Amino acid sequence: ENGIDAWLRYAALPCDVRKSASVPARIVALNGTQTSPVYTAGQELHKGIQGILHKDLPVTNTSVNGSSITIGTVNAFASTGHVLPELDLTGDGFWLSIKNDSVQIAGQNERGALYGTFQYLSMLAQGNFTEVTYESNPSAPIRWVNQWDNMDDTGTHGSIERGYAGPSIFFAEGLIVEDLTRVSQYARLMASIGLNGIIVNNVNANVNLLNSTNMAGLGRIADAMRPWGVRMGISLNFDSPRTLGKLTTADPLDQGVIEWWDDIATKLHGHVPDFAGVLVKANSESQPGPLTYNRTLADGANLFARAIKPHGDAIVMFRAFVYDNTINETNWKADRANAAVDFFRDLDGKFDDNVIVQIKYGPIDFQVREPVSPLFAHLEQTGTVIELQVTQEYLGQQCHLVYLPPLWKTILNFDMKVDGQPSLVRDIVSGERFNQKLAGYAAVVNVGTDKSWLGSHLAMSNFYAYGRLAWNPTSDDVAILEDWTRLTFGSDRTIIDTITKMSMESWPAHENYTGNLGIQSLTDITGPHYGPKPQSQDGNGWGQWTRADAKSIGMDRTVWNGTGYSGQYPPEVASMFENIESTPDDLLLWFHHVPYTQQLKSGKTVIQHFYDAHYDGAAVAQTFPEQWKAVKGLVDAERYDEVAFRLEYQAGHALVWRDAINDFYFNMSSIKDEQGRVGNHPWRIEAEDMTLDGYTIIRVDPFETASGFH
Ligand code: BDP
Repeated sequence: ENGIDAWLRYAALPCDVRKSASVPARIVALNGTQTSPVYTAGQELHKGIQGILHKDLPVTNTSVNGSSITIGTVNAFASTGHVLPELDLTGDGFWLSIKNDSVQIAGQNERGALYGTFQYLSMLAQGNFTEVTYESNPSAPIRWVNQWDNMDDTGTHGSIERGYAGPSIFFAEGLIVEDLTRVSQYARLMASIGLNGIIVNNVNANVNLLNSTNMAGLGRIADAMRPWGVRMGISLNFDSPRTLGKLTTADPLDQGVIEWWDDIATKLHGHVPDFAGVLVKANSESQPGPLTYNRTLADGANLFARAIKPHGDAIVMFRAFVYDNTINETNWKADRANAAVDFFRDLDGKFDDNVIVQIKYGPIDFQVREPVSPLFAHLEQTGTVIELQVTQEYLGQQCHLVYLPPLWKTILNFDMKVDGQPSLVRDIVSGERFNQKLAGYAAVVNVGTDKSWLGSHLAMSNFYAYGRLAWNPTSDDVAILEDWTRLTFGSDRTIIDTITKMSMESWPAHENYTGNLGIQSLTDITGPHYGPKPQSQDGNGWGQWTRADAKSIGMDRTVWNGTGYSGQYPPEVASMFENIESTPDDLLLWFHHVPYTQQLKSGKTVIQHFYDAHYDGAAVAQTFPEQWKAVKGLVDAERYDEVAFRLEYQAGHALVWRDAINDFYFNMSSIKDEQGRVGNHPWRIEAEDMTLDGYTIIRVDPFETASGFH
């Protein structure tokens, strides 16, 4: 197996289970239009039951009496005389009733009916034939994927920013690809976990997406995804009126600019009548934006909001990831973490009602651990979506197993205590806490043409879990993982236990060997964000600073003595982070600058904790290849070998991480490891000790990452 069907393999259940299983005699999908999600649901159910149970059920589009699985919207049920109980469904919600020889799947809309069908299929595929009756509503209306796919109009082939699974499934050589088979397969995966929208191009957007050929191409993408209930949107480049439209300005208040965008919106709507919306990265990392024209970020967002307003319910997703990547570390008070709140705090209430602000989960950038972005506490009159990352940009780029839901849950379950009231982040992004109509989730996924979608079979649990958590953020991360494992690799208990154990150990281990105590991912910040490079954290314009020197380490972000960042939280949370005593150890160096000899709550010093944690984390990674061996012969050889290869690599790379970071801070602090391990690696096999073919020697920086440490 190559992974192309991900968790939708519909593998046959064992013969005895198949024989005793009973399902109704036919499928009734109450919509015969081939592009409708209800029609799709009927076809998918047919395919699934054929695979899982080897039964070939007839599919019809008209209601019948007797044994059947009926799929439709609540309205379609009503108009065909089916009596449903009183339901309390919200947008995209569904009702699922499995009783004897009658299964009823009723969606609040067509999409909901499709989601209910996937839910039923997921039960069947896991050999679960229990009778159930329940309704299920998504936590939030917006559950999107962001792809950072480039147009590549210079002849390169579909590159993806921070994508690790081959070229784009959408673009090549400046155009939208002809064959969109993978695009509809992608939409199928998204629909199966309740995701309803996608932005297809990089936030660092190429204006050529708006030329007439590509606008037509966007129409084709939307057509390919529509049967799966997935709506398409695009990222926009703020300067398009100048660069593409040849106007002299892109000033959002200029009449010519306004008309230019109105025209674009009309054309887009012509090609994509159910256009989902636009994503805008402005005035960040050299991208153009309204601040360039002395206008506010709200002026910029509202420009697009007004252009799309006449054409349906599309939205503007405006990114809060606004900061100046040329800030200078010589200014002691400068702190990139402050940027989002500084830029957006005073704009609350100034956005049009079809604008939503997209906020990365932490104030910096998808680090292995960050405190929650304080901006979630400031936008009470503006809808917000949380931005997560499935693509493991800073977390081993899918070469390392890191199961992310435990990280996401520390964020979603965090209580901001706005106005002294319970204010969990998950209740803010569901729209509930501040009573917002528009709210939800977006994750950078970055699948590519590789058959495994993400380049790693195990990384797909993160994609699956993202959809499940966006639907219900209170779902249990182990239960989600077990469902995914059964669907992806089968129900054998050894497989489930092995994958669960490794996955649940993986994020803590990764944090331990890459950057603990809240110091961030000590990776190559100015380069590919891969591998250890602790010294690149300081002295760069990107503001991911550790401020480490010979005696002490950490960013002082307190109000009384530091950059003032901790003061951006509501008072109760602010005072927790303001004081060393009440700051949790795992965020200590995020908020405070302390001597290496500072004692943690555990009683260890900071530096000894560093040493020990790097050893502990790497030791856990060493067990992964061994643990995986338990499933040999229980999963197919192709996927077994591919996973084994990556785990073996991770085990080795974790040692590189361990020794590079430990030796780097040992050299900097001159404080010895109490256990005498650091700087002394008798068991390492260095490249110098091997006979190697086809390698050349290069100098690496810091030298602590090199073989033989020189
Ligand atoms: C960072 C990535 C960069 C993105 C940027 C963003 O390194 O490639 O363009 O975020 O989110 O994580 O805009």
